[in-house]
Amino acid sequence: MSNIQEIKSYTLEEVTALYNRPLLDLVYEAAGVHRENHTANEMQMCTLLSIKTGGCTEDCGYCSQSLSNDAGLEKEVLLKTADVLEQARKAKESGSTRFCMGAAWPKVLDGRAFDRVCDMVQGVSDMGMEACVTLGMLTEPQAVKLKAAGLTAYNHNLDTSREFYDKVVTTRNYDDRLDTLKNVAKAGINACCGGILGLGESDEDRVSLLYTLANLNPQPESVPINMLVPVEGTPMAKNKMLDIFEWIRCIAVARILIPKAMVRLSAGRLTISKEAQAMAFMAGANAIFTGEKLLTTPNPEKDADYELLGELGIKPRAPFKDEEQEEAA
Ligand code: SAM
Ligand code: DTB
Ligand code: SF4
Repeated sequence: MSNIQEIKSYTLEEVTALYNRPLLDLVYEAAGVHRENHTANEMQMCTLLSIKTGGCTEDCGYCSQSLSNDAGLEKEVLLKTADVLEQARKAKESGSTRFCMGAAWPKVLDGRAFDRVCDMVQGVSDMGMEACVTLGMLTEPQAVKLKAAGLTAYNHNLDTSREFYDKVVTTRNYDDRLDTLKNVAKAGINACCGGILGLGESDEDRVSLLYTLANLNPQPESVPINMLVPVEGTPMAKNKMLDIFEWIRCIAVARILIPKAMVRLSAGRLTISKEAQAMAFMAGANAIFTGEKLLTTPNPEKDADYELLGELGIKPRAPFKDEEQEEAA
């Protein structure tokens, strides 16, 4: 059973030097690493669902769901299992192989709501889809319960650098995040762990985030790269969009440093051109969220995504592909 620790196999100097290489050299190298470790021209299609929206007591500056922000969201109770499984079935029908459920909870509390989430995980897993949840902080026994229900991965992002973290959220700290990642690893669950770009962080902060992600042991199975979706009513509503080449640079560095991971283009694709997305795929991104909504904000329509993949000759990836390959070996 794995026990996540930060074993420094990359130095900050190495990651800084990599990050500062000419962009096209980076993309070229990342494309090679991608093709050595994954099937080229293949994309994992995933669907997100907010199973419990709004009313969160954390004060994340980017988030529409925080009680500290005024994004005008209606607070909702936890969805019913049958309704969630109906959405999962629809997602599967439309080609998604991974279903990710998010709750606006600061942390998991034991009780009926958590039991219901375990039932949802079980149901999604029984459908033959990969099941992922993101529920905030988690203890080891809770992680064990989710594992028993069939969870594939737990999403828990570091979001930014340790140095910049308190400019983004003050109600928890970086070590709280790392503790949950340790509990997830101890239960033998894959971590889906990445960050958000465009929060107002510096190049050094992006390097520091990538350095921490790459030194997690085990490395994350999936690295979501979110571009900030500026939400009216949050302190980051007026943030300037990050230069798109910085986004591609981060994707390429993540691919090189975390070669086996699925590099997942998460929030922000709606405002990113198809040419930039194609360059991100070249730089090693191999998973996207499809469907008109992320958790609370809009996402490109499924048809637009399939059209783009079709134009590029990219095919959707089968579910549990890595595990099948391991079993066959
Ligand atoms: N409450 C849980 C937590 O924070 O871990 C799970 C839900 S939270 C909404 C999941 C992730 O969505 C966050 O860690 C953050 O990376 C991303 N996210 C939230 N709002 C975003 C926004 N406006 N733009 C980009 N990414 C965002
Ligand atoms: C992740 O890193 N990005 C997804 C998923 N994990 C849960 C969430 C993106 C949320 C974007 C803002 C929203 O729709 O509320
Ligand atoms: Fe709550 Fe998660 Fe939003 Fe932070 S990101 S306010 S923890 S829902």
